[in-house]
Amino acid sequence: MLPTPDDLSDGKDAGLEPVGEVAGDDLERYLQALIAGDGTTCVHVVDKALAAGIPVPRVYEGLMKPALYRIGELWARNQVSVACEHLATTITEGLLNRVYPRIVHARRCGRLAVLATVEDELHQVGLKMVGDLFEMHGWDARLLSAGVPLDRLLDAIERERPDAVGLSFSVDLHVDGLERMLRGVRAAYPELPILIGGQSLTHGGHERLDAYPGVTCIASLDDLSRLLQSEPRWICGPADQAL
Ligand code: B12
Repeated sequence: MLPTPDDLSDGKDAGLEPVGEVAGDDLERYLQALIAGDGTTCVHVVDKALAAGIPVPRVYEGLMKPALYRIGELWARNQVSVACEHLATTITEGLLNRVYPRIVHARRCGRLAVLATVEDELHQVGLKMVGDLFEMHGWDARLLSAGVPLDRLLDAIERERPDAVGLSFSVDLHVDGLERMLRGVRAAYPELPILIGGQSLTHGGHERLDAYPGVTCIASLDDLSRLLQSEPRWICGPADQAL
């Protein structure tokens, strides 16, 4: 049986404004379409959810993310091909681009986040969602391409002078690269807040990250939203309509 949003989306009770959720049968329809490579149906399901007033972050957390997680499980069990996984990613990235105009008009407050994946890390969909969420909260977000090495990240920080850096970490084996990046950024910028997210954090073993000052681990868009709305140094003025 396919999972429902309740099974799969974490942080459902985010304490945000009253929100809608994607219905279980829409998630099922979306997932089957994603597996079949049927982008048109995926577009319809997303458009329907947005037309029903479901906020963009809920569409990300309650539809796009659980469907990709499910594809990952099926891929790990050899029940879908690598090609299917690639196509599912391409469709999802297309949908993110389609949704983006809804959020791009959000008010800006002059704060900036530089976002990157950990060295050698190619998973970038979650980070794109994170960039969108920052923008919805009035920040500007600069997304570096996936897998940038430390020196390129440091160049970007030097150029952009961000208020925060976000790193995405999906594959457990990339933990050494993550620590290298933390050491490098910390050495050059002792005060710069660093956020780390990505599903490897949910697999334990990240206690070693506690050794790095000024680093906050965030599990989901709901947690990030809470941070951006509740802690004074992260708040960037009133949240906008897409939330
Ligand atoms: C698509 C995909 C790929 C694509 C990625 C393409 C792309 N453009 O991104 C490709 C084909 C490249 C790929 C490759 C590999 N993959 Co892959 N992949 C996936 C898959 C199916 C979906 C990933 C995804 O987009 N998820 C949806 C997003 C929205 O979720 P998310 O990343 O968790 O992000 C959310 C949160 O974590 C958080 N977040 C994420 N980043 C950040 C950052 C910050 C700052 C914050 C605050 C929050 C935050 O916000 C997001 C929204 O909630 C996953 C399955 C899965 N469970 O995700 C496997 C998966 C991640 N891959 C896996 C593996 C093993 C690999 C490979 C090693 C396979 C191989 N043998 O080659 C390679 C590694 C490549 C590399 N060097 O990185 C494993 C990882 C296992 C592990 N624990 O280490 C998974 C879990 C599949 C599985 N079930 O085993 N993969």
